[in-house]
Amino acid sequence: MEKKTEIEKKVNVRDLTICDATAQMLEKARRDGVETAFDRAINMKACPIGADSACCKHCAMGPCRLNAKDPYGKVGVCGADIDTIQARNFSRMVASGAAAHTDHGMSMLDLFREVVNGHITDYSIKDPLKLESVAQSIGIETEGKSVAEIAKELYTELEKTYIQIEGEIPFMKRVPPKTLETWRKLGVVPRGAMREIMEMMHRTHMGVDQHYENLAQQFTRTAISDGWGGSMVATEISDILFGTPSPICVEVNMGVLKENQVNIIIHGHEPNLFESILESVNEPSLVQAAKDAGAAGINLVGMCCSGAEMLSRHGIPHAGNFMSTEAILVTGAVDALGVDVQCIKQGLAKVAECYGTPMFTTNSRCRIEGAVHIPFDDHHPKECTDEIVIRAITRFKHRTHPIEIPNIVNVGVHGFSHEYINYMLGGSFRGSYTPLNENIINGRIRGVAGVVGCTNPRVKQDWVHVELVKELIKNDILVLQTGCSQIALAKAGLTVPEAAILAGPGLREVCETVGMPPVLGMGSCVDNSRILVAAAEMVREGGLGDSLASLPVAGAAPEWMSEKAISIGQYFVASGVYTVFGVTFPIVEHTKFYKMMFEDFEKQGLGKWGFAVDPYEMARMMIDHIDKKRKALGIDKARERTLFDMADRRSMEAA
Ligand code: SF4
Ligand code: MSK
Repeated sequence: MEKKTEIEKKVNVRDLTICDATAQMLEKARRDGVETAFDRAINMKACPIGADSACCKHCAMGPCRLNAKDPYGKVGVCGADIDTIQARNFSRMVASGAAAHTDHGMSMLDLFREVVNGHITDYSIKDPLKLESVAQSIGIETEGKSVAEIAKELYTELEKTYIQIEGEIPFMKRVPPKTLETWRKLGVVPRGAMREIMEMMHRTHMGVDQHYENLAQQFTRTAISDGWGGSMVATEISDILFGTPSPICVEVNMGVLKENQVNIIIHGHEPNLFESILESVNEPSLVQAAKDAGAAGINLVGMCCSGAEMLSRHGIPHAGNFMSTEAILVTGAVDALGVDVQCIKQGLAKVAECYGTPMFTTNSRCRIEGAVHIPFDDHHPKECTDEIVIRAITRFKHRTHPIEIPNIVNVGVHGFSHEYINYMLGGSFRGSYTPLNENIINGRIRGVAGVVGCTNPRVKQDWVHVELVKELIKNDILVLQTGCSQIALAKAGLTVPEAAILAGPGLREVCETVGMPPVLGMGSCVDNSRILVAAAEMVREGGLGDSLASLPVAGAAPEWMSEKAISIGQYFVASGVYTVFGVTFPIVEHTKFYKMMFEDFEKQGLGKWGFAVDPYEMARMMIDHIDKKRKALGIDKARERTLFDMADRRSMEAA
């Protein structure tokens, strides 16, 4: 048998990623004998039965494995058929993903409550205008009330998003009436996220819900409680407490590390840790301590989604997305890695150990063997973050590992909140989505696509994101982005206004008039709720139909990996969006469940799922769908899809 390292050596790192910095570090890791998730993905063949979602281990009469090639040829010991098994598995992915976003949102709301009650003083309300507008959007009267009074009322209302047991969650008031009517008819309006997730878990227990359509109703309701509930609360409260993003020029890629400075990376999803460490690194006594240790300063850098959030909100440099988190430790230049929750690979602890980088967990929900735990408490946050900085300075002083930092930095513009898009397009006196809708109606902009989600070592890192987005903008489709996808495009240089040169003539004209990039970064994966609010604004503005499902829009998560992505996909589908996933999809073709997901949802007035691995095929599917919606709206001018030829691709690569 070939040794594992021999197999790895045969795979060129250039086939694993298009990120030059990550490739350089993967080469170094191989020289250093250090393993990363890329290597483990090569050595771990994905289970084909699991990939098809054709297995069930919900009870001890199993696990039961069905055959995807003959899906109706066999049932589980209890009699569960392929549709039940797939639907239950999918339901649990939605429940887990929704729980992750919702628990994050609830943490933000806990913080908000303690700030409002005066029990926490290290944070405050930074954006009272946003506070007022969120309150008004759910029917709270703000006239003549103080900031504190509005905040208290808002807290009481938003708490219902989680704990309400009957009725409709507050942000249903933001949903266009026609869409809400469809949801009410289908029985998918969430009561409260805790209730929906709990019921979802109950219904997927052995011997409870065994009709795939009934399970789909509940996983749709659960997903909506995430997108229009837990996630939306997380974004809105974070804006109120820490400020609403507006465009800012930021550096991205591993070259943001500085050899002569104390480098601290924060990776995860919750902004409170990052906001606090931002204070700590500017603390004069700690800056002096770093200088006393021989450093030129303290360099705070973000990764993954809390990085994307801080990049959008404060212009903090970003070092890379999910599949670069191990690779960056290989630089030897990271003096501390602080993490909170979600997308934190356990493998980070081992790589950190190999390069003498102290790794710190901070959240009681996420402990990792081998990492030091320093508890983070919103009531005295700097106790944790000052300690991380102190330990980073100590590591800097005693650096023993050789340092190699890829000399690559990309500059881009990020921080397009839906409020800013409103202002940018309409101007400060007539801020509105009218110009966007007009440009869609007149055909300069063919439609809007949300391209979001993770990176995954089962496909070449960043490649599917970048190729898909290039294809979309070339066809006059404005692209909105969040999460790790946004970082992929930033590294590819598409988040600058000059990238409009790669867009089709209509989109290019709009971008050049406004001075905006054709690719608008909106924040972290929880900030996908910003895209929902923008879509609701487009409907409200008029001229593009009366429901979210009538808009010429589409979504994609081309390199997804997490259960959160599945929940996001399902809430976009529920919101009327055609949503295409790449890599793999946990479902068996030629089954009733497949037909419901890929065809029948749309007939009910929702969106539908799509799947493609190839980015050009993915783009074709999304563009065809957008054209179908344009035709239904009567705004379809004869226009051909622009296909890239090799000359186009070469000119783009040169750009
Ligand atoms: Fe098998 Fe049914 Fe038990 Fe699932 S619930 S493991 S299909 S017996
Ligand atoms: S971090 S969920 S890899 S976007 Fe939000 Fe990135 Fe996906 Fe995690």
